[in-house]
Amino acid sequence: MGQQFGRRSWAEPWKIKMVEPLRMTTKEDREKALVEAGFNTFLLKSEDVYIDLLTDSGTNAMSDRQWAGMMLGDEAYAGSRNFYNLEEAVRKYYGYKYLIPTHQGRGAEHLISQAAIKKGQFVPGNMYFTTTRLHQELAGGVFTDVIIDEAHNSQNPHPFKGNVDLEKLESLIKREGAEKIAYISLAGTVNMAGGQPVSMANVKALRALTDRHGIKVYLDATRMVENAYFIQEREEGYARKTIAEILLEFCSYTDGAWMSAKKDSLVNIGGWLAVNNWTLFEELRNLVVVYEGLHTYGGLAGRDMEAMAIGIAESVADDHVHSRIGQVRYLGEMLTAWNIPIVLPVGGHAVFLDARGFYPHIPQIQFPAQTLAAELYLDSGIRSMERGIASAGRDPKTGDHYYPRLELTRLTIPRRVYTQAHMDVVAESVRAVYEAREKTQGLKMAYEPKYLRFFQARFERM
Ligand code: P61
Repeated sequence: MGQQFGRRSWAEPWKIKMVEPLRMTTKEDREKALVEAGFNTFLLKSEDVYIDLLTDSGTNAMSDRQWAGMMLGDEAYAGSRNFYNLEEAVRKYYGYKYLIPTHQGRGAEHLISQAAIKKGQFVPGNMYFTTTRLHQELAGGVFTDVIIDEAHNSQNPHPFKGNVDLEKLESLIKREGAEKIAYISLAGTVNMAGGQPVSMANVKALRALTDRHGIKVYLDATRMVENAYFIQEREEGYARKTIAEILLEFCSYTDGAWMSAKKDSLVNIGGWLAVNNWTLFEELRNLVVVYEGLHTYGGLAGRDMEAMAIGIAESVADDHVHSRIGQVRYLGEMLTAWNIPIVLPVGGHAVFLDARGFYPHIPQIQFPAQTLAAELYLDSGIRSMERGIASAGRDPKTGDHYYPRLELTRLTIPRRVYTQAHMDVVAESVRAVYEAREKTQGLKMAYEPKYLRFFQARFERM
């Protein structure tokens, strides 16, 4: 256990050695930039952003050890030393036998979906994630949401809102038959629900249920380290276990995992797929050479794999996770104290503003969460991300918009990047936008791309 264990303070277990200057902008600069970006924060230039809370993906600060590791890159086409270091780190901390590196998470999602889904099969999961569901659909699968109902309610205080509803899952299995289920798509700290964790009891029960039916469980381990922190904090019997022990136990109830290492593992690029079954591994190892690169680099440079191997070990340090989640919670608690509507409990990687609570007068089809992201940027140059109707996309069968119950704007905190004072600036800007809420009007979509529309869509003021 680290030095800060059991203390209120979440002070960072590191100090700053290098800084990157930020550019300040005027309101006129921001109005111009926002119109040019079609009111979509994904289309803003990073130069025009002051505090960038678009995502915690690939935006983390690497440590001096990781940068030193970059110099040890073995840039061989095949059999790079760094691949074996990465394989060892994944085995040690996640416990899976066979590893395939990929350029990032969606590369791994593509491979597992192609290898493990037959056309027409169902893929039950604890809430959709944009890229995950798309790859499942492109492989012919039908994603089915089996998360507990509490997850769809931003104000429900359930400590494990990421849990699978085992009754929903069982009735799907009964109705369709086990052979129609490709696998369970289980995510640690469910991103679209607000970074909400899954309990150890739930994954154990899920394992028992799926064993009875011969169904595999594959884990989206992208933010599983953060999930382990919530188990340590909230679940009986885990308070004295380390994050590393909890992570390993949780993964032991699953058959394999895919990973966007750009989050928990503290790197700017990278991912992997790991499984325990040799036959499936052989299939995946064959597929990776078609889409990513040879099975000992998977689209990455040797140096990237080295930084990832070191990042994995750093990511499970108790003091690190305590400080990381402490910072997110600090921002969340400030907003809650000011009665600003956010998703509760505050999750692992972000504070999610409840756009329905900001703008009850803006109908969902006028993109309240997109509007809120635009207003925040205008106010202070803070960049956030829409996680509502624009992100949810359309039903591939009917072509209609999905209307998610959660209409959220995500303030995502990169790891080891911003200070407590930055969080204060963010909170103050959110408050200013909240105070101006009644005057705010919605948006209409002016351009809609076919896949993952939220990334490149353009909007106009109503
Ligand atoms: C994010 F707006 N997440 O949260 P890749 N699983 C999970 C993720 O969070 C995830 C991936 C798989 C991002 C980047 C991003 O709709 C969006 O390495 C739980 O990004 O390929 C990525 O991993 C995919 C932003 C992705 C989005 C999709 O900011």
